[in-house]
Amino acid sequence: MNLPDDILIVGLGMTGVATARFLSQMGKKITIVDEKPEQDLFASLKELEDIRFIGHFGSHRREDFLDHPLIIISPGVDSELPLLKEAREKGIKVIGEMELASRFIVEPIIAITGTNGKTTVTTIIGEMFKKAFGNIFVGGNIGDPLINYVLKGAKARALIAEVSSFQLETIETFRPQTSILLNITEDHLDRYRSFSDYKDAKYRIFENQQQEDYAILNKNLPDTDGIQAKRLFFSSKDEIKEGSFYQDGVMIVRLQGQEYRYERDASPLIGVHNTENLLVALLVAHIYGIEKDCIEEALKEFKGLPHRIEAVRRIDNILFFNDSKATNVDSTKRALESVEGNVVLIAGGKDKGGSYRALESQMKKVRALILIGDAKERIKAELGKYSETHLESDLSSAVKRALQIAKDGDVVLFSPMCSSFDMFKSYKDRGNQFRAMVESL
Ligand code: UMA
Repeated sequence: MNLPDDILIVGLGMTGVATARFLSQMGKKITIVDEKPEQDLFASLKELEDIRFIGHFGSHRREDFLDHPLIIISPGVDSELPLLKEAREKGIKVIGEMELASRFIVEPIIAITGTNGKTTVTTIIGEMFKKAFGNIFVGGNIGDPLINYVLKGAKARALIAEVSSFQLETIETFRPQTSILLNITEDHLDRYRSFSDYKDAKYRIFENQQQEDYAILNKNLPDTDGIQAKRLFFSSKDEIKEGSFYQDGVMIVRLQGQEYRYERDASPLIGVHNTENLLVALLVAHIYGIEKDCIEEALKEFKGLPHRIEAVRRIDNILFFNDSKATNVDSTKRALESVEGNVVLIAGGKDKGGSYRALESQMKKVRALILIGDAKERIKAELGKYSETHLESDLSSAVKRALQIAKDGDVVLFSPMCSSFDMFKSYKDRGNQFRAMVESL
């Protein structure tokens, strides 16, 4: 791809840093802007100590956005920002880092999107591929921007990329050889005008695929007609002719006249949502011809990721689970479906504008609701009538309250349904703090 000599990068988080290093290696003149003040960008700036760039920090200035022929934005930057719209109207190209990276990647990309389960599926597929082929890059939204792969000049057998709707907003030519859409439920309504806009962004994962590519979709999903790639489905409920499904304790893959069977118990992961995650990974593994031995080994070894329905500690027969990664209501619903017994649910955080009512069907399991953060009043208004409800000022008092309320055999589940940025640096920081609080009880 021919890049102009003068490029603006918007956002100096992990993506901005990686993009700047790549463009610097290509000898480009780089300007970086970030709405955060310089003192809050200390860590990123330290990583760029050895490269030359112009930086404008603190707030976005109109002249920066209109002064460069190409703008590369980070996923956290809304592609509909008025300044970006104005730039586009002036003929300036605006793309995201994933689009930029994909233009330099010739190896097959397996891209995974969906509201929930992306990171788990990306990781399991990565483990299976590593066992089979050794040299694999696992990255994207999971925490290693694809541009880092290009920067290193690596040559992997394939790239396994977790892809968010934010990253898909700014693609143009991004064409995965295999695109996976796990599920879509309400999320990020603080960024999108409507659920339909969010859904449209997700479906863009298929938009550049051709007939020889694969599109893997949850059988439940609507509107799959416009997809060019070969469509394969997965389902935890229905039998599937070409794809993968679950039946009577067995996960079955059907592909090109062959059938492959795996005991559900072969994996320690619990819950129907994980059955779906595993079905996808098995299907992808067979598309790429991975041997059963490698697949079975990966199934057995993968014990789940931290902060996802992670058992922390048992105190007097009360089991504490850290599910800090649950940043939307569907994720919490899945957690409630997966744990056994009555639940004291600790939830709340930064409100993303969606409804919490999707949890109503699971509220009979909830002995008490303990709420924290910006969203606590809204959650109380929507779900408070279904169980005893307590509002707490912080996570530490919520944890102590949960221990007082929980009875023998109960589960205390920290599954916030919200993002973490009201009180924590990230969901990981939030989960680590929860774990430490439970350990110190
Ligand atoms: N910024 C601006 N102007 C704006 C908005 C943001 O200057 O209008 C600046 C912020 O001040 C900040 C920088 O942009 O300094 C941050 O950019 P970023 O939020 O894109 O952060 P990165 O560190 O680059 O991380 C991003 C993804 N973040 C988001 O999508 C919000 C990471 O996903 C991803 O791992 C990383 O790129 C590598 O690809 C995180 C995430 O929360 C885990 N993703 C969402 C999710 O999974 O639900 C989509």
